[in-house]
Amino acid sequence: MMFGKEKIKSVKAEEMLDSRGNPTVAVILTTANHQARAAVPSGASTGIYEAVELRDNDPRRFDGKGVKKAVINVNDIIAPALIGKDPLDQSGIDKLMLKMDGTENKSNLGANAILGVSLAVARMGAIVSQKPLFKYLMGLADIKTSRPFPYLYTNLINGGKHAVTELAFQEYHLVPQSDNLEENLNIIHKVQNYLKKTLNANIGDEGGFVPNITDVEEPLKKLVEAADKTGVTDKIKLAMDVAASSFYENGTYKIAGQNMSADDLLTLYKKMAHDYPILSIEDPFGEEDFENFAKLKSAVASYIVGDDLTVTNKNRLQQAIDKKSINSIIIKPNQIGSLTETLETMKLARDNNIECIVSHRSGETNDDFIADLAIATGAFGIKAGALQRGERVAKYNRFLEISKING
Ligand code: 2PG
Ligand code: MG
Repeated sequence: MMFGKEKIKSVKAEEMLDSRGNPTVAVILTTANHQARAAVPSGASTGIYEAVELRDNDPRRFDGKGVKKAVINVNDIIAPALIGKDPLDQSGIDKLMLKMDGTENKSNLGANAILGVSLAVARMGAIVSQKPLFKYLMGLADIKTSRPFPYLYTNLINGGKHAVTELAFQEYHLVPQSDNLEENLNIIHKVQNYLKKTLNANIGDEGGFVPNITDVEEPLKKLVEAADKTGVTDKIKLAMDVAASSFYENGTYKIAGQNMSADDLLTLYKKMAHDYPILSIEDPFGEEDFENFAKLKSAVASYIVGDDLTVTNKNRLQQAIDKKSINSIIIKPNQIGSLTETLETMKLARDNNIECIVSHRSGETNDDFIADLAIATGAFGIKAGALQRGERVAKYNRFLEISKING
């Protein structure tokens, strides 16, 4: 690899707040002439196989959610090892951090500590290369692209762990189908405004509405009605993130006060896929259930997406490939904890014709790294929430910026 002249001069982490007001890690990295910054997001419906997000568990601060330990790990352990290193050596730096951590799941230094540094290094790499971040990221991995611009999965109705209602399914997305970014945003804007007027509901963690609905099919009806009334029916599809692990207990799925079996759910999804224009269904079953994912994939035309199942982890993805469980995967850098591993998982997915949907977390900051990542890798889709709440809108605004750079 070509080494640059600029070397890392300092790496400093600090606590900042995410969109739920919980502390998270921000990292500021400098060279002699430049400064780069990155912030780490945080999930609510986290998969049990995700890399470890280090929390202080000190009840006196932020209900135990402080991240001072992770901050100290960056400042006292990672930073000294990185001084003098070349920020263009992304994989060398990431591998060094993995080695220093020494665990499978990053429980030692914390995935939040490692990822913060990893993303800040990439930003610095882009700055010293004098390239926009997405162009710089293109050079870091050889990933088979799916689309010039990802499908916008806009989560307009929030349930599950992102809402205070009893709606079991977590996310109901509108996915506009135009190839034009502005037209897609315009479609979302129309539908969102219609729902705003008709649902009279609060806003959930990802900017979508939180209507008082318990029937899991009802939000699909609301979206179809909204699309119809705003005249965009033939320009949209729908998608769901069921996040089924969050209501799975002792062998049954608890939905609207009822106990459902995996077979019951399978039947329900088949009906939904038949009755609605459903582009994809994410985490339709629990995070261990590779078999039922596979059954559903062969039964419907919708994409079947792994998230808690695969947790952006190459080994979990390989299992899903072997068992033919999915044809699409959610990509969240903080599930695995470094940019290099994120890109490796994306490459494995694309080499097996699995579509990548880059995703935010329900706890976000204004950091818009994922927008550049989705463009750089030619991802199939991106989940960035609704066109409400600043930390969600930040990602769409970055797309607008990129579309101008790209011309
Ligand atoms: C998901 C995510 C993002 P969370 O399940 O896909 O939408 O939610 O960040 O809470 O895990
Ligand atoms: Mg999910």
